[in-house]
Amino acid sequence: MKHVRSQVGIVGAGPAGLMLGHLLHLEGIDSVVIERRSKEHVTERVRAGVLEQGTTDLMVETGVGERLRREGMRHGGIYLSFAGQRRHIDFEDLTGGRSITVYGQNEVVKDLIAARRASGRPLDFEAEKVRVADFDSQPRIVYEKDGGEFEVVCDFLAGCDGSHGVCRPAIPAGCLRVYEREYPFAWLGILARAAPSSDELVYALHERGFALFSMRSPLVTRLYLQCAPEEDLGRWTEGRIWEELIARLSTGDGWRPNRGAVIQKGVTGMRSAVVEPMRYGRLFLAGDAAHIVPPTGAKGLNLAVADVRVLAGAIAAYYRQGREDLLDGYSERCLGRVWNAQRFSWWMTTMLHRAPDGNEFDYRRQMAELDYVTSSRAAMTSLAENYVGLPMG
Ligand code: RFL
Ligand code: PHB
Repeated sequence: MKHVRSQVGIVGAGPAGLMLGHLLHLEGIDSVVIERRSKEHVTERVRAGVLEQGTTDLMVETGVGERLRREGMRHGGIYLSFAGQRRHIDFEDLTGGRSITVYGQNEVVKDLIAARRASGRPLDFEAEKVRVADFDSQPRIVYEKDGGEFEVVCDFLAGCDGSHGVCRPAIPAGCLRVYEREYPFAWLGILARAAPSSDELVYALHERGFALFSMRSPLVTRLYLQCAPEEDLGRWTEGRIWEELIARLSTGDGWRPNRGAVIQKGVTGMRSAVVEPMRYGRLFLAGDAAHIVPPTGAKGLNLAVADVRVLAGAIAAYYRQGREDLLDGYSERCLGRVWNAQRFSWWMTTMLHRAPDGNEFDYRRQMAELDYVTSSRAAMTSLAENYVGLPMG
């Protein structure tokens, strides 16, 4: 077995693990990042697209925002669509100039991998049989690669391995509390080779269900439809997908999404979950490993980045000043933001989706809520400040 020593062992090369490695590197702290998938898989999978102002600022301030600044699409607001109308929420006006940036999560990951390579610090893809142990003393990651066995011994372990990782399940049962909620619907998402016909996102409640218009570039549109959690993708031909998208998204002012070839499609389940505390001994959980939000609030990637920003600061204070108080406060500090994001994501989700067991009363109430949220300045401000992201603190 080959042994490696590092200050921090990071499991998972998603946004959480890669950003943590990057922030630690800037503090002069060494880390090893271990990922079970290939580099191609990690950089090609289609996921989130909305970066909060604070996430964009962090990328720019830490030197990984150059392409984001060039290619990211800055949006000063969103539209909410219901009853055949599209109503605008002006984030910049409501939040004193804050905005969001649309830039694919896979692009964020590519930029962070490039920074990692430039730093010369280790990042190992295609690791097999990854295991973690000894959180009370000297934590270890053990894995196999190319027929060899490897062990990373470290001071701290960061479980950044998403919702299906190995770190959280390695914590003894009874030492964590898990709060969960499932939703009775899912999203069918597509990427289409079509120029976006709106320069901002459109979230729509229609009597046939929710739909979302988003984008990835001036030539690629990203769209989602509410569907059943067990939806059979095979039954969704291109023709049927477009018919449904156009029915749900078109508004009385003549607006509708442009059609184009479907270049990717998939179904995403919707779940809310929080693990408390986000720490066990010297193992710290971050990002989706610790919490899942339904995608309607566009918060998952941003929460992952906010967690590791706090964690990197706490680890740096430990090495620089011998302080343990920030490590001790990590979980509580993150959970405040996490629960607010849960509240916001749940609210956006329930306002905009049709529950299968809901009735006409619920639908009318939802439309009344959308009417209020798009006409009261106080309500619009609340939506806007949560969507662009509360200050990182
Ligand atoms: P990730 O990105 O899942 O990364 C975890 C990494 O760990 C690896 N891994 C392991 N590595 C080694 N050993 C093991 N045993 C391992 N097990 C797992 C995995 O291969 C992976 O590379 O988690 P991270 O870094 O916490 O980042 C979280 C975000 O990915 C997630 O919250 C967002 O994608 C959620 N999300 C959205 N978030 C937003 O902020 N804005 C959005 O607009 C948004 N839209 C979305 C979304 C997620 C979606 N899907 C598909 C779940 C839209 C969709 C459709
Ligand atoms: C996306 O562009 O993928 C996207 C945008 C907004 C969301 C979720 C996903 O709320």
